[in-house]
Amino acid sequence: MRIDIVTALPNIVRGPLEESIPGRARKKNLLDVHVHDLRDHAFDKYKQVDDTPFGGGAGMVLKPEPIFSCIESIMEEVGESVDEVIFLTPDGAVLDQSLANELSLKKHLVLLAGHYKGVDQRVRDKLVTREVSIGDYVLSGGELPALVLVDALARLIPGVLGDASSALTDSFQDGFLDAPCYTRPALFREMKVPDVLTSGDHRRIDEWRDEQRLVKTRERRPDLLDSANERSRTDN
Ligand code: 6GU
Repeated sequence: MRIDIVTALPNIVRGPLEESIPGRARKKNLLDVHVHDLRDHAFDKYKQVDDTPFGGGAGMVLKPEPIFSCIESIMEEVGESVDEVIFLTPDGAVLDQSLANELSLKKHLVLLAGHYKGVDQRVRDKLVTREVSIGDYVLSGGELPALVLVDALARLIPGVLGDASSALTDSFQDGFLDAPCYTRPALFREMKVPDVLTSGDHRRIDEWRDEQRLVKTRERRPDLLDSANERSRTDN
């Protein structure tokens, strides 16, 4: 999978992409991430990538020319193989596991992180194929959301996670939250790990985990159970 990130603040995204699962995916050549600095596509001598909004109002708007130039140069390089140009914005569709699963099947994504107040509407009308938000709260720009999306996708690429089954057992992948987990020592400051987990009885361990997942989901996210029920009803 290839992901191109287009941003006016490339330093925000560079470091995190070296680490953890996205870093591992890149080192294994399973994920190819390119970061593009919009300033390299600024055309005036001040390298301006944003400007004040027509009609007035607070904040700055990303100018169209550097974004068109940057994304068109990506498309020229790869020969039209771009599947989606995704604009990260709080007015987009809220990212959830099913959207991450769907996007993880694509070969080439361009992520546009708008900073400042927003981006010129002509970019959204002509270049952007999809708009994604990471939740109902306001962030200063799309850079952190772009990283969130890359992380969610990287862990779904076959071969990235060590244990082939571990992405499938994530919370949300089947609509339930995860069971509690423990590691050594079995007794720590008078807090004991549940006996079942040290019993070696894998049938009982699986039953215990399923039960815990259900209890925790009912307690914290009953909305997930409703949609799981909805799904199993419509599947049948
Ligand atoms: Cl994608 N961008 C910004 N600026 N804020 C957000 C967001 C995106 N998703 C949630 N909040």
